[in-house]
Amino acid sequence: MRRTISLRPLASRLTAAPAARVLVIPARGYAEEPTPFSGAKAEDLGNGKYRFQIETPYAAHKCDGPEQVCETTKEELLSIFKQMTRIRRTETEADKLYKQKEIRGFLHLYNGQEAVLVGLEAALTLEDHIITAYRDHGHLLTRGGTPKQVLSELAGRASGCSKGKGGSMHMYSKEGNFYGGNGIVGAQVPLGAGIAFSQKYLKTGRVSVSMFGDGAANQGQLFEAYNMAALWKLPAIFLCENNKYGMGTSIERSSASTDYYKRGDYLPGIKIDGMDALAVKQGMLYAADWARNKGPIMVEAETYRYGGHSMSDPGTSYRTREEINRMRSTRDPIEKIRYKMLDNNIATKEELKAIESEVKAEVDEAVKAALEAPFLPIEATYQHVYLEDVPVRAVELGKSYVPKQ
Ligand SMILES: Cc1ncc(C[n+]2csc(CCOP(=O)(O)OP(=O)(O)O)c2C)c(N)n1
Ligand SMILES: [Mg+2]
Repeated sequence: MRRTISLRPLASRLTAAPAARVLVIPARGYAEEPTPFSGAKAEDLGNGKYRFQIETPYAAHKCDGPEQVCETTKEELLSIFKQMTRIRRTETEADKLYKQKEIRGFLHLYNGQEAVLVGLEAALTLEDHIITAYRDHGHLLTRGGTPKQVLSELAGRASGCSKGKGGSMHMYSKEGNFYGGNGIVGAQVPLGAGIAFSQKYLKTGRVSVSMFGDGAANQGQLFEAYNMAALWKLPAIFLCENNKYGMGTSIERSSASTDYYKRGDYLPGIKIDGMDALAVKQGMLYAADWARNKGPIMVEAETYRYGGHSMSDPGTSYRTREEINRMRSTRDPIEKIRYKMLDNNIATKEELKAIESEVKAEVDEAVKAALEAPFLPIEATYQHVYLEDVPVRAVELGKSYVPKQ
């Protein structure tokens, strides 16, 4: 029997979509008409310098909060754009490799949250210290690592930053003062306070940034860390990435107060637009100055994760597709910085396209290199477990690993 399919229900559903203006930007193109990202006006200060008004007002708790403007340069804007594009592209390739079963185990992607990390890096130097949870691939990239090191690590290869032994949750760079990549929710925060203690003890003048999610924000160990950091006036920034969900639980369901920037109680706090890299930069300049001179401070960066919690979560059972599409098409951090440059004639479409092509080539090469790289030999499983190479006992005594003297 021949069946005819009526398009009417689909069409009426589409027209019944929320009134919010959703303009889909092609992946690597530019909309010719004004977009939700347009409109940020820069003041040209001469000598390649610009001053932008920060569109979303900062909120502040027990402090004045940052100025509503951010000074920048063309060079910095291009660098922010490139770094965010590099993170996004690396994550996109990781997603594909996971689906091809080249990456196994856990994989948590950072898509949507790039402005938090890249904005904070614009306010700090690599001499400052950062520690985060398991959504950590981008951090290796901003801390001097390469897409090859990230993708190799994810694919379990010896060319990975942790020799393929750590995987997604254990990116790490000693030279980059990046302390991981921590799988236990919240555990990085007391460690970050310890790093801040070492900076004070050694009088380095550097700060420690502990990044954690809204899902970690209610844990007791965080409050113990705040207390000690406050008593000792440590140069600690406690940065909550509020991406609205902890796994499948929305912030309204998990937190009696969703004002994460106030959750340090006696600690000052600021809330910043985590989808705008310049807003993050200005906020983090303020926070770093406070931490260096007065002690700990809380920062809440309001952001959004586009994908599911991890690869096993499609991410659409506890939130609507409309919500995700609206965030992508009206708040995307890469588009935001792109239009800041285009609207103010700071860079041309061609310059930005050239950066995107350069990043694509680098990441494509990294995928190839990662898949061609060797795995570690099986004996390496027993190494780097203890400080010294000690015998490791297997279930069957005869199969124990005895290091060669
Ligand atoms: C101590 C501990 N409890 C539970 C888990 C399981 N778990 C992994 S991620 C996660 C949610 C954390 O959400 P959030 O802090 O908001 O970070 P996001 O994933 O949004 O970046 C949970 C409960 C864990 N890894 N560690
Ligand atoms: Mg979260």
